[in-house]
Amino acid sequence: MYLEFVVPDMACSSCVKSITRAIQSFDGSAEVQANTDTKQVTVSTSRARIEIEQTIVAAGYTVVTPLPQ
Ligand SMILES: [Cu+2]
Repeated sequence: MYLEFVVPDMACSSCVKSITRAIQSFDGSAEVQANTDTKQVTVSTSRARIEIEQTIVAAGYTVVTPLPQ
């Protein structure tokens, strides 16, 4: 399943690396796509949304729930 997160304080490619590494150390099969312009992080994972969100927060970032499209 694909999960979408908005991470407003993800500013540069080093933030992307930190977030990607944190998620992949939690779920080794996760695929992470992140865009520092839109602040969107898309995660392909079988884990629960709250677990991925907590992983991003534990890495030191803020997660905002995206508005329904
Ligand atoms: Cu950064």
